[in-house]
This record gives sequence, structure tokens and C-alpha cells, in this order.
Amino acid sequence: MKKQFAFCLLAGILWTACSDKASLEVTNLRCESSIDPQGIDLPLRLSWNLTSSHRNLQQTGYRILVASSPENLENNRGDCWDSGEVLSDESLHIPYQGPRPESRSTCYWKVRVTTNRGTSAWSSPASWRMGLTQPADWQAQWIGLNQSFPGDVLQGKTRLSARYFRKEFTLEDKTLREATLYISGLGLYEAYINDTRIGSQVLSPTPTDYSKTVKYNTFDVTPLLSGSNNALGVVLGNGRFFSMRREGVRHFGFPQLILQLEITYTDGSRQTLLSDSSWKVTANGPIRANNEFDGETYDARMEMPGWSRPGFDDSLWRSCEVTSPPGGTLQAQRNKNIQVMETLTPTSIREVTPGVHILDMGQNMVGWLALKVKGDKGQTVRLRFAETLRQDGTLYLDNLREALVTDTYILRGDDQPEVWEPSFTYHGFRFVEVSGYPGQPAPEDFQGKVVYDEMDLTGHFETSDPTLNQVYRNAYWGIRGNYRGMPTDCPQRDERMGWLGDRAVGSLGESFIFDNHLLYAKWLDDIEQAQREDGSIPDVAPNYWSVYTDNMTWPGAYLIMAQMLYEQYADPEPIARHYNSMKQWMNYMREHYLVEHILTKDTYGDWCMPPESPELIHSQDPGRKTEAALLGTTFYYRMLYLLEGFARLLDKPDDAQAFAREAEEVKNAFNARFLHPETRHYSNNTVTANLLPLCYGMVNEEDQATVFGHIVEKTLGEFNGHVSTGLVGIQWLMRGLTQYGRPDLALQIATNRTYPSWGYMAEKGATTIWELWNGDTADPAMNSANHVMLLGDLIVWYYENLAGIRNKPGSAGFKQIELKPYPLSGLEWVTASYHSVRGPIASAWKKDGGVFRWEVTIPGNTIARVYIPTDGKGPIMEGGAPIHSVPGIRLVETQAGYAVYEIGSGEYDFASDWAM
Ligand code: RAM
Repeated sequence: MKKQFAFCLLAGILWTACSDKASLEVTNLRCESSIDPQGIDLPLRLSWNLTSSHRNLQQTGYRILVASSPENLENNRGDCWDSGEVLSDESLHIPYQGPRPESRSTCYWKVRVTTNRGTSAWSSPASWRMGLTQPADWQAQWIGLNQSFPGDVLQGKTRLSARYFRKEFTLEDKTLREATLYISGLGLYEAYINDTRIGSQVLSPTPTDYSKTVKYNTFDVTPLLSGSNNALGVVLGNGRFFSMRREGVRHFGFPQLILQLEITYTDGSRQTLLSDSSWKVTANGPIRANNEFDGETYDARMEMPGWSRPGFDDSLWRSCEVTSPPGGTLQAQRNKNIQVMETLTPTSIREVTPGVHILDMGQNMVGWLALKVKGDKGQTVRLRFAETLRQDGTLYLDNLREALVTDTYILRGDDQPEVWEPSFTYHGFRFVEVSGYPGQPAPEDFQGKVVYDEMDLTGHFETSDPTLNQVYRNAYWGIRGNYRGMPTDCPQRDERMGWLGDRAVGSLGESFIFDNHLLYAKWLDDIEQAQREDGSIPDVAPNYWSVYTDNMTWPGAYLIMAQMLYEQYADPEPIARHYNSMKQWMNYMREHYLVEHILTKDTYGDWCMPPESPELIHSQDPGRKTEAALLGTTFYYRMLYLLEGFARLLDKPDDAQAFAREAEEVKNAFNARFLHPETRHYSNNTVTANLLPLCYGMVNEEDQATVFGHIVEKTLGEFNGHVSTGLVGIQWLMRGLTQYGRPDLALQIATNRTYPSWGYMAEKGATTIWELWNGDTADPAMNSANHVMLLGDLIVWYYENLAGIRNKPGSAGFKQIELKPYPLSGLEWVTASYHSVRGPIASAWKKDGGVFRWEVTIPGNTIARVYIPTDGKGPIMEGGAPIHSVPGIRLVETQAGYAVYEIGSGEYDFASDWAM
């Protein structure tokens, strides 16, 4: 397995030192880029972290050297770029300012920082590698076979056999320096050299609108080449290119491949192997059918041993056609590929009818089942997948709608057990029905492969309350199961689409758990590419489903997520890159749907609020539904607010003023129209109707307490302390209740185990989050057991309020941190950590008799405001000493229940009196 450089690769973990060796480290050097052949030439950006065993480490300057060779770098010769000594406390996204590096070149770099604790030595070197940045760099041609083969199904539930490509090549009689493979295979590829799989990625490349962009992957394949004769083999599956359904789903065509293998010898000479018409292809391999909804059929009798090795007899294979390209620009894939991230073994196996077994994976997971089986040639094992079981213990498939979710393995009939797993499908399941298995299957014959985008786990959260922990675990499984190169709505039924509205605020919560920076940056590009010429933004991107309904709440996620990337990752690029498209969308909505400052258009309402009757999907009761124009107008206002901030960030003061002016008009019109003159509630007084204007800053100060009172009253009264919102209101519920003074009610909602609540889902055995609050009783027509949209701001609240780890409002990427935990009655302790872009932040508190004990970690080069809970009685201690005697800790103020201090980086151990 070879390391992949996803176009521009980075670094390693480094340390450097100044006078006191262990005290100052420059770590985690990384390079980000978006230079691509389209001519978009955004800067390469360099980042690093600082750590120190001393407290209060602050960077005051840096010097970066970028060299064309390790030797030059070693000799401090920055022949590509020498930043010189720069006075700056910034350590993230520093634009590379040397000449644009050539395609394929490797750049070596290091950094030295000056700090309030002295100057570091040079860091250890890091490097990145440029991709194919010019269109002319691609010499290869798109190849394939533009036709069907016997057994292929082209209509309805489409199925194709996989296409196998091969080409032999001879190395020159010289010493090899390196070999790099650039490849894209649509919809999905697996590549081999001399029978060895290239990379460990699965379901690659990342899905896009292939008529606009095609992502390619890059691999160092040097160690896979040997001797003079070699062979390359590639298998293509349908993915999202040959669509899963011909009706209603975007279709691009028969699978196609492009690749370029570039070999360099030590004498500097080069040899290139390109995809072209000299390649051979067959559709007669073992993968007989594949489709992401319906599953894969593998006939092991049709395997072709040695097909990706030199010397294989391919005389019956056909010559490839040069196909017309998919249309999209080839771009290096920056977001990570999908990988098998975890493996589960079934927790039980039970025979339900003779020869039919049900496996329980113990967890609703996403991926597939690998199996081990021994039997006769031609015996057929069939696997079907479901999230739940019927009363009689058989699979419940109704909620999967038209997805066939069936994998089939036909045995070779070896003496030894045969091992198999599919290549080009995936399922969302906890239970698997196994039929046709020869002999008695045992748990160890199966492995559940859990697959999703390879992202770092950045967060850890645990608390004394078991329901909160279980819901966190369910959220974690739901979120990871719905990353498939795009955030999907669900992983199991015949849908699996990138619905924008589902991830609006959820993306922020997710970012605490996973490093989702590059995935969401990619998704914003998908959204922009799906924007219509008139400015309309769809509800689904990439637009494999064409859903342009012109509401505010789903497309609004485009702006909300750009803001998230800026806040959490200090990355302003998505805002800069998409600003014009965002503005164009707002202009479009204004022109078409704004009537006297009220945005009337809405499509989904407060989607999936708890309905009045258990079998319903959506509430029919007008008293429970939130009015369309209220949803549209509050979101329109919110977008103006975000755009105003974006305009200021991009130094466009005129734009910013115009957005602010319009926001004021909208706010006035909104209050005139929706605020009840006497009772001071909004519209029909749903929680969502009052919550959105309150959290968006549309409620005049004198009305805020009353409006909030309505939210509390409604929640406690009509809803008996339970959630009453759908996907829209839930985005602010937990934070809104907390901010306006009822964190206890937020906790009650979060720890409920009765309907409707996340705890109720868990109570009913859920191991993920449901699409519907009443997922156990509602109509199966739209009832997935693995949707994350109803999480809303729950995970944000876990981290920002319960643990108290948050980016100080206005700060980007935790340069300034606010640590403010809520030690609510009913919670004994919280232990959480978050690996931010500037390094790890940790907060672990516990109530210890009458003492609040709190351990805190702050990364280098940041400042934190810590809100230490106190009842104001005894002294506050740090590390066993009175806090006022500890150097570097500054008292800012005392407030109700908190003493607020400012601290720098390091580890702290606070104790305060806390009798509550
Ligand atoms: C469903 C999807 C998704 C939601 C849309 C409106 O089909 O599953 O979650 O955003 O409807």
C-alpha cells in the first residue's frame, strides 16, 4: 500500500528548540493549496502549531524558507522563497509568496519562530508536492467502452458489470528514481500494479458534478515497480457516474478512466505511460453487477488470476475506445478519500428459517460485510442489509424503499476458505440476512467494514450522564456514516444525497468531532457548481437530484458552512471564493421572492417536527407548524447578517453597509408583520417562531425576555419539557435556551428518554440518530434510522456549553478561546477535548463535594478567557496556590456565578467553591 499525496502534501511532526530544548516546539507543519489547472491560482498556504512546556507562549514573528531541494533547505537557502523576518503572531494559512512552483515539483520548507520565550531553532523540514497544475500536463486520454454488455441493466434499477482495464509496460534499463500515478476512474476505481492494490482508499475518487470537475488522485508507486516487465490494471464501478436509477437521477455515462504514470530515472530521463486506445478492456470479470443502492454481485468463478501482472493472456479482451471526456476540469482531490476506518464483528448470529441467518453487528453502521466461506463451486451466498428487524426477527426492509441492498457471492469452490468483500457498493445496516451459506456460519466468518472519509478524530466528550453519552455515541456513528465524499442525508435507502439543509448548523457540531475542513470546503464547491445561471441554489449538491425549490433554509447552509469554516479553521478562502455566488443567490431571492421585505417562499417548513400522531411523518396541525414567511424572512435576515460579516472580512465596506441597511429594513418589516402587539409572541407562537428571531438578533431588547418566556412556557406546558421543533428550530434550541438563561431546560431536553427526544431514540434501541422523532412508529416512506439532521446544535452545545470550549465570538480558529462550562445540577462531571487548528484544547471539570475542580489545556500562541464557576465564597486556587498569586493569570471581571480570568497557553488546574 502506497502513501497518497493528495496533490499537495505536507509535513510531519517536528520539534525545534531554543535555549531550553524541551520548552518550545514548532509542530504539525502543513501546507494547503487550491492551485488547479483551471487557472484558479489561490495561494499555497502554510501553517504550524506551537507548543511549550512553559505557559503563555506567544509568537511574535516567523521566518519561512522554501527550497527546491532538501540540501538547499539544509543550507538555509530558500531558493523558492525566503519570507524574511516577519513580525506577526499568525501561524495559520500564511500565503506562500515565491514564484509559482512547477507541476510535479516538491517544495521543502521549514520555519523558525520568535516568541515571548525566545527564538526557536529551525523546525525539521516538511515538504509538499505540486500536482498537475496545467491543462497541458495531462497527455492521457479518457478511455472506456461506450456500450453495455450482456447482463447489464440500463433502465430502472441499473446494473453494470465492472470494467477491467490493463496495460503492460517495460521499464528502461536504468535506475528508477520515482514513479507517480495520477488517476481518475469514473464513477469509482480500484487500481493495481503487478497484482498489488494501489493505496487503501475505497469508493474513490470523491463524487462531483463530473461535467464541471473531475478529481484525480496521486500515488507514489515507486516500490510497486520491479524488473523490466510490469503491468497496470484498473477496475471501474458505476458510483455516481453511471447513475443508480435512470429516472430522476443525474446520469453521466458508461465508466471511463484517465491515468498517467510518470517514471523518472536517476539520470533525469522520464518515461510516461498514458491511458489511450492501446489499453485492453473486458467486462467479463468477476464483478457481474454493481450499484450503490442495490448491491454487488461477484462471481468468483470468473476471476482472472494475474490479470494485472505482466504476461497475462488478454487476447480475448477488447481494445479500449477513446471516449469523449466527461467534461469537467481535472483537479487534484484535496479532501481525503474514503477508507475502511473500523472493523466490527457480529455480536450474534441466529437462524430464523432453515438456512437463513440473521447477523447482528451490534451497531447501525455504514459500509459492507466481508465474508469467509468454504463450499462448492457455484454455491451462492446472498447478503441483505437492514437497520431494524421485524417482530418475527426477519429483516425490516420497508424503509429502504426501492433499494435492493443485496450482495451476492458465487463461490470458486476452493479447498481453502474463500474471502470476499464488495468493491463498488455500500450499505447502511445493523442486521444482515445471510442465505445460501454452505455449512453453519459463525460470527468470525464475517467482518463489518466501516467506511467513511478518512478524517482525523478531533474531539472527545464524556460526562457523568449516561443518556448524554449514549446520544453522543449515536451522533458519532451517524455523522461518520454519512460522510461519502459529501455529507449525505442517509446511507441506506434509495436516496443518499447531499441535502444542504441537513448540515447547516450540524456541520459546526461535527467539526468538533471530526476534522471536516476539507470535506466541507469541497462541498461548498459542489454547491457553487450546482448554482444556476440565474443565481438559484439547489437543495441538493452535487445535483444528482435536481431540486431547485428556492427556499431560504436549505440553500442558506451554503453561507452558514462558509462561516463555520472561517470560525473553526480560520480559513477565509471559502468565503472569498464563494462571495460572488452567495451575493448572486441573495439577489435572485430578493428579486423573485421578497415582498415588502418579507421573504414569502418556503418549501419544507420546520421539517420533521414531532407530529401530533405517531404514524405521521409531518404534522398536519396548523397550530404546530411554523409559518413559511417567518422561516423565509428570519433566514433571509440571517443571510444578510452573514454577508455583512463576509463583506467586512473581504474589505468591501459598501457591500457591508448595504447588507446592514437592508437587514434593518427586514427586521422592522418582520416585527411589524409577525410580532403580536399585545402578547409579544411571533406568528402562531411555536417555539421555532419565537426562537429564530431571538437567536438571530431580530427581537428588540425590551421584548427579548417576553419572547423567551413564550419559548419556555410552550416547552414546559404543551410539550411537557420536550423538543417541539424540526430541522430548522433545532439548529438554535440548545444554545438559545442556554444563552437566555435556561440551560437547565436544555439539559432536560437533552436527557429526556421519553418521546420526543434523542434519548427516546436510544431508549428504543437506536445506535444512530433517526430522521424522525417518531422513527419507531411513523410511515416507512421516509423514515431512515440514520439521519443526522435532527441533531441541530446539540453537539455544538455539548462542546461549547457543557464542556465550555468555544471560539471567542469574533475570533477565527481559536486564536482567542472562551472557556465557559455550565456545571448544571444533574451533571457531576464533563471531560472533553478538541484538537483545534492551533492545537489541543481540553476542559475536564468535576464537582467534588463543595469544590469545583477544573483542568484546562490551552494551545500555544492563543489566549483564553476562562469563566471559573464560583459561588463567590472561598478563594479560587490554581495548582494549589491562590489564583491571584499565580503569574500570568489576569482577573478580568466577576459575574453572576463566574470569575473571569485571562490566561495564556499551558495546563491549568483550578479549584473554586461551588456549593450548588
Ligand atoms: C428528505 C431527505 C433530507 C431532507 C429532504 C427535504 O428526502 O432525506 O433529509 O433534507 O427530504
